[in-house]
Amino acid sequence: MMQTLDAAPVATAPHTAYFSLRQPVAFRGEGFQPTPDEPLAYRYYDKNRLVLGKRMEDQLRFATCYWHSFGWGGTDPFGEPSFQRPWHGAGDPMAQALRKADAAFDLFRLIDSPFFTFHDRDVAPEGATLRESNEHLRRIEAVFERKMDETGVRLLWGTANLFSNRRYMAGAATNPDPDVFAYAAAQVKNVLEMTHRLKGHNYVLWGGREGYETLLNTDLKRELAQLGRFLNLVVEHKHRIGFTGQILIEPKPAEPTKHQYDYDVGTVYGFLKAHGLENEVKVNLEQNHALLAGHTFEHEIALAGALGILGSLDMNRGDEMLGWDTDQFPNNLPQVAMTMYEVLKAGGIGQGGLNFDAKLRRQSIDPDDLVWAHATAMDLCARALLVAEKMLQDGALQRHVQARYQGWDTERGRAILQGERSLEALAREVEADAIEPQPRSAQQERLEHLANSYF
Ligand code: XLS
Ligand code: NI
Ligand code: NI
Repeated sequence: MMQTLDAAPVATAPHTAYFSLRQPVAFRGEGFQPTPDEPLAYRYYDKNRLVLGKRMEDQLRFATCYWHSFGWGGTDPFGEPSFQRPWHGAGDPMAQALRKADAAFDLFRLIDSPFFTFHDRDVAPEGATLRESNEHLRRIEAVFERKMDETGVRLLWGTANLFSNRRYMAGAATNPDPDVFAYAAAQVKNVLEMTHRLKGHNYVLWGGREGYETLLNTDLKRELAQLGRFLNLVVEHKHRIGFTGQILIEPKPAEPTKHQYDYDVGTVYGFLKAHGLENEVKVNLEQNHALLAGHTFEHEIALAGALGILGSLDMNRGDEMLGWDTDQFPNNLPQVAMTMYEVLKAGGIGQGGLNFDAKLRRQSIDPDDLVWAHATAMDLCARALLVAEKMLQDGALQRHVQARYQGWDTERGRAILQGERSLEALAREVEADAIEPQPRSAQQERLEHLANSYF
């Protein structure tokens, strides 16, 4: 829908202003040879190709995130912003936000990103009061509406930033001060409604400050109860306004706090159960968050799939050598192929998608680096999807797993699981039938050989 808006003139800056690429990255197939006119193309991301009965674009549902690509300036704990984008720095903050939106939608167009994701504070400047902040957001929302309409780019998820402002230093929902809880609730209400109006497919809650630094000053029991109440309020409001997107929690064990309550999939599931929300809330999983929790990404996906709470993925990876959230673009085929294999086994990504919550390296200071980073990552994920498709269609891995558990299809196996055998009955059977289990090889190396053959 077109909106009239007192937009600064910069909102209509020509789309070639920020990136040197003229034409969107196109699919050219495996044999693509770069030329000066077309340095970059998709070799695997053929969005209309059918993969297991679905268009590739619909299997992958790529999203570009606003915060790292357009908000973040290239700082690190020791360094100042290195990027110095045209929309960063001095100037009227609202005009800068409009310029940022131009750059963002220009990148979406150039890489053919079907979705995007944002926090409220990425897209519009925070005002002196919440009311003023919400007014700023409302103006950007109108710009988004128009741009989404023009480009067909959709919103994968929205989220509220409940961690940057100092008011949240001791947590949002888990803050010792109920005024902070109230403020966070008001902020989430606003972004949830905005996400709803923009037809977002999901709403994410990442509890970066929902944790503690030391138990010396923390009432853990209270904080967990507060977090449960908060999540219930969000779910209640979702139903009140008729939002049909999924509510997702993004687990992460630590960073920025020493311990975060949404530690990993297992912990989040227990928490959801305790608060009666296991059918209302799913998870948004991130590769490096899994590693930081001592798991592989595949583990977290498989567990979420088994529990019925797989929601969406943040595809950015960590670094084997660094123990913090480096948010790098994925670039390892076997790793991503195993990820996609688990996603497909869990029935696909559904209403979620593959979001690049990923940062350029701090020395990649050209806006064009954003194009290369996203297109390369998207092409890698597409290639990984094709590998995973092969793994599934070939079926050898799954046949092995099935054979490994076939004992459970016997009369005894079924009876045990259906609760028809007590310990006493089993003890009697072992004696009467002279049961003597025969160990069998799990054949890990042979399966690794097989898995390698797909990559
Ligand atoms: C931080 C998280 C964050 C969420 C959105 O580590 O990954 O970026 O995805 O708040
Ligand atoms: Ni993260
Ligand atoms: Ni994330």
